[in-house]
Amino acid sequence: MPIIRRYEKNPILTKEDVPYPVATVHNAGITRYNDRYIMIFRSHLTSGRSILGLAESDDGFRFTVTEKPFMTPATQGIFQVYEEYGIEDPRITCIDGEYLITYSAYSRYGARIALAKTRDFNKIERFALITEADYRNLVIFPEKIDGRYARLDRPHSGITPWSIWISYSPDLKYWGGSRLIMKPAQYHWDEMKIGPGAPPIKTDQGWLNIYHGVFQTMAGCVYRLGVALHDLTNPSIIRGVSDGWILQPEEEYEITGYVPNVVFTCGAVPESDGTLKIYWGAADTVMCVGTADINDLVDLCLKNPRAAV
Ligand code: BMA
Repeated sequence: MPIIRRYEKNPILTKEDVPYPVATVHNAGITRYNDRYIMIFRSHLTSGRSILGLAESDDGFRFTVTEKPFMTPATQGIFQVYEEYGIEDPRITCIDGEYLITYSAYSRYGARIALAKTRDFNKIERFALITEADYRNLVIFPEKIDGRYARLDRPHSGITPWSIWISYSPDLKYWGGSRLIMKPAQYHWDEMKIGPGAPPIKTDQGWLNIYHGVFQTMAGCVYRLGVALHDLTNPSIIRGVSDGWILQPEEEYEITGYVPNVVFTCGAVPESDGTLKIYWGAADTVMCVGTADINDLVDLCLKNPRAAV
């Protein structure tokens, strides 16, 4: 049995489900809100730039998209400057009834991460730009750790390309204590790039970090998903990283599309029965969901792990 069981009616959301014109529906953040599932998804416009839409569901499988986009690039202030080329790949974390939405802000100055807050998915406050350029894939832990907010992200530099770092903040605005905690593994399925995917999921054994890994082939890059387990009280310590991937592009809708051979996650929802619903964008074109047992994911990290750095 595969570790992630694909929902039989995948894809669960496509551009045909969106009541305004878009070219794709993918890379969605997901959360529970008032016993419903809220998905904030990325769509390319025909300009090639991206906006964010919102879809709701009772069961986590069948989603309905709202009439209007959820967020489009800002039209004033500092956010306008840095969102000029579009907004991408949202992640959602709930802390104390407040939903934190992190997303990539693209502009002529590069890609950096912005943080917006909402309590009702109606009124949205753009709070701060929380990285400089050349950062992507920022996820915030759903609890403070030792009194501070914690995040994983993925800066890029020539010496340590596309690795995962951890940082802390007293107020969500100013971040520090940064250190590299996980690198791509040489001659391995995730040897070119890695990046945090879903905001970390708390388990008895540690924080599960479902991440993406990239391998370059003669026919282009392949994006797959893997899993790592971070220590509960000190998440800069990685207890184990699964040696094998947990999901790779295999279905038609993952192999062909706007960007072929991509599965890319921005969110997962733990359920009370010990399963996890994992959501992924397929081929940068449609949204999919699958289910895994949380204990199986933890076991993969602890048995036969690969080195983290
Ligand atoms: C990454 C990001 C993702 C995208 C992926 C595959 O660099 O742009 O948003 O899903 O490439 O194209």
